[in-house]
Formats: sequence, C-alpha cells, structure tokens
Amino acid sequence: MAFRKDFLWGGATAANQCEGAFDENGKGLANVDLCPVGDDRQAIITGQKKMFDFDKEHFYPAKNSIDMYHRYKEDIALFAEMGFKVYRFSIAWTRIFPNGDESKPNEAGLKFYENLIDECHKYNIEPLITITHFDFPMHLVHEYGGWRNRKIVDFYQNLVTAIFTRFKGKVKYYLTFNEINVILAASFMGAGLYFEEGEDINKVRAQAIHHELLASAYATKIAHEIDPEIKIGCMLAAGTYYPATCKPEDVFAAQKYNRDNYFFVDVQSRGYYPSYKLKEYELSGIMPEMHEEDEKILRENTVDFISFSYYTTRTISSDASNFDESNLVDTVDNPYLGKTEWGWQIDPLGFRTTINEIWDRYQKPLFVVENGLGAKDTPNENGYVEDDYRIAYLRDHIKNMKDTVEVDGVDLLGYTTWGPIDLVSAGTGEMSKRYGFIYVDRDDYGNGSLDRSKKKSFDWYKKVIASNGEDLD
Ligand code: P53
Repeated sequence: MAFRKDFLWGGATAANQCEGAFDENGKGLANVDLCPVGDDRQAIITGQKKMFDFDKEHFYPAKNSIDMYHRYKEDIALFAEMGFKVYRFSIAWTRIFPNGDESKPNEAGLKFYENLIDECHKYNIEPLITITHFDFPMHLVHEYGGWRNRKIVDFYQNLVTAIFTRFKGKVKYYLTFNEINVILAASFMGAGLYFEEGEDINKVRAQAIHHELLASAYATKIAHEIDPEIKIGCMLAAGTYYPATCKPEDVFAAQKYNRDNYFFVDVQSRGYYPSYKLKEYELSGIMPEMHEEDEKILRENTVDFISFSYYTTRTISSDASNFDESNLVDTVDNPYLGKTEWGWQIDPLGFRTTINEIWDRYQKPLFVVENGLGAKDTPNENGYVEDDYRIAYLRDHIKNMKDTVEVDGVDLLGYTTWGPIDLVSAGTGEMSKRYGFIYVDRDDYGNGSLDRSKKKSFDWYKKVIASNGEDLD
C-alpha cells in the first residue's frame, strides 16, 4: 500500500467562504466580508482600492456564503458519509475577537467552533484548523493599518492562546496562516493591508511579512507550551515555477520566483531569513525593523510539518510576464498544458515535481491541504451533476501524489481537497466556480435554495478514501 495506514483523507474550507452569518452572535467585521463579487474585486483584494464599508452597488458573497454556520451538522454528516478522516476548516478571527484588540474572547465564537469540533469527533473526523484564512478584523485595519503594525503580533498571540487553551486535547493539527505568500499578490485579502498614495508598497509589505512570520513562530511556541501534542504547520500557495525555455535568463527568473515563495517556508521551517532575502532587502533599502529577540523566537519555534495548496504550476519568461488576475500570479502560457474554464493550467505531473521539491528542501512531513478543479457545474433534469471532469482532474493528481510516496519516498501525512462542498471563490467571489463533491444551490448573486446534493464525484471520492487511494477508477 502506497499511503500510510493513517493517511488523512478529507476536504478543506475557509470560514468566510462558507459560513455566512457575518454579523451573528457578536462577530465583528472582517476584511474578507468586504470583498465583493464583480469587476472591482481584484483592485480591492490587492489593496489598490479601498472598500471599508458595504455599499449598495456591490454584492458581498461572504455575508451569507453557503450558510454553513447554521448547516454545519448536515454538511459534516455528508463529509462523514464520504469517509473523511480529516476536515480542514478555518476560524473567523472576528468571531473570537470581534475587534481584534479586546482582552477577552467572545464566548459565542469559541462555542461555535467547539460545537463544530465536537461534531467532527462524533464521526472520528480529525479537525485540522487554519487559524487565519485571509481573515482579518477591520478594526485592526482602521486603528493599526493591518499587519504592518507590530502590535498585531500581540493580538494574534491573544487569539491563538484563546484557541489552544479552549480546544486543548480536542485538536492536534493547526496551520498558522493560510497561503502566507498570498500577501505578495493580494495584500488586502491576505493581510488587511492597503496602500496610501506614494507609499513604498514593497517596504510596507516586507514589514507586514516579518510580523506574520514572527506571529507564526509565537503561535508555535504557545501551542507547544499549552499542549505538547499539538502539531503546527505552515501553509504555502505552492506550484513550481518553470522557466519558459532553457535560456539561462529564464531559468534564473524561475529561480527568483520560486525563492520569493519558498522564502516564507525557509523562515518558518529552517528558523532564519535566507541570505538571498536579507540581501534583497538590504540592497533595495527595505529591510524590515526587527527586534533583538526576533531572531531567537524564529530560530527556536520552527514548524512541525509543512502544508501547501497545489492547483497548477506557473511558467516564467525573462522577456515578458503578465499578471494573471484569476490566479493572482505572474505567468506566461505553458503550451504543453491545458486549462480550466478559469484559465488555470492543469499539470498533474507538476504536482509530483512540486511535492518533491518541497520535500527535498525541508525534509519535514508534508500535508497537501488544497487541490481541486474549479469548474461550472450544470445539474441535469434530476438535479444531478455528472462531474467526470472533476473526477479526471483529481484522479490524475492523486496518482501523481501517490508516486511521490511510493516511488519517491516522501513522508506525506494527508490530502484535503479544496471545497468538498461548493463555496464562494476567493479569487473571484463567484459561486459558479465550484470545487465540490456536494452541489449547493446558489448563484453568484445569492439566489437559490442553498439545498445540498451529491454529485457523481461524491461516490468516487468515497471509494478512493475507502481503498486508501488504491482504487482511483
Ligand atoms: P479560487 C490564488 C492562487 C492560488 C490559490 O481559489 C488561491 C488564490 C486565491 O484565489 O487561493 C486558495 O477560490 C485559497 C482558497 C481558494 C482556493 O485557493 O479563487 O486558499 O481560499 O478558494 C481556490 O478558485
């Protein structure tokens, strides 16, 4: 058997993309609540355009999402029916600390997540918690300017202390920041950062990144003090950069892009800033302010495992690059690969390459916490979705993941597909970009019954899990 006996199969969601109930039981307003669907979304999530309040012209999908806040029991029962061993979900910071800077947590928020955790345990599903998945209290944006401010490190410590204390003995796996490198592309959605006219964006960003890396290390320290059983992971939006050709300039450019991403994990896993990043900061005059104790905190509190999302590889040319808005990255077309309806290139072997690259670099247990196909689904006259395209995508990717274990010898803890139930897209805010095994009746503007129904892929994934990845047909 390729996968370990206790391999953790399951699915992953994020609070703002599925919960809804954006103002219930004391929840405060978050950056992600304010990201509308439609043309302005890109400018808002990247921090170029301010959206600090709801207006009448836009539709804000996170307000209600798929209403999982009220339907989590039904949804977890469906996950259990598929045989999930793990369910990855995130905590909305603003449910626990509505403003972010309070001294005491909101009991209703902790209780909600405790119920969710208990519901998982009812079915022997291991909860895997993302502490922050693009989620940031708006009060901290207004009063402190987001992660650029070092005070946020303290508030984050309050958040994790409340979480680790309350869920002690119930939760073993935590991730500190979802796709920490997304701050490079989508600074507002990723870190509550927006930029003023004339501000040095790279400098502000470098400082914010330092604070997040520090907060992540503190979280690891606090977790291990509160409960030595806890395993902390970092989380990277992965996907190797290929050079467009064997031209040395292209190869060099690809190396640079890869380093810009791996830099985060270099710090979180090795415990210190890599020389290439220190030099870059120094030479461009944007070295972040660091306190004396930071070096020790980073060094002594490295992560226990490394998690990442994988959707595609990217291709870089030294001659031209264009920012691919749907995928939030610089990339040129790879002529050897096909594309999804949203233009993401499909590269199952690239998954294997990426996993191997991360394993070679860090030599710590790996966890694939996102992978999947965003596609339009059309239910037939019986309301059934025959998503053979999704099954094909997942099959090809799981096959390659299997090779990394069976042929390449990687230590892999588990695999959670993105959006096992249809949810709101982070990149576009659309509902129609679906990833699920479970169909949710809702459109891009909030119309629909919110009823759940099983797609063809539901039974397929169930079989995959039951056979521990042996039966992929
Ligand atoms: P959507 C960009 C590039 C890679 C991963 O994305 C990304 C993004 C942001 O869109 O996000 C992750 O919904 C993220 C999830 C997100 C998922 O990928 O745009 O962790 O929140 O939903 C898929 O299709």
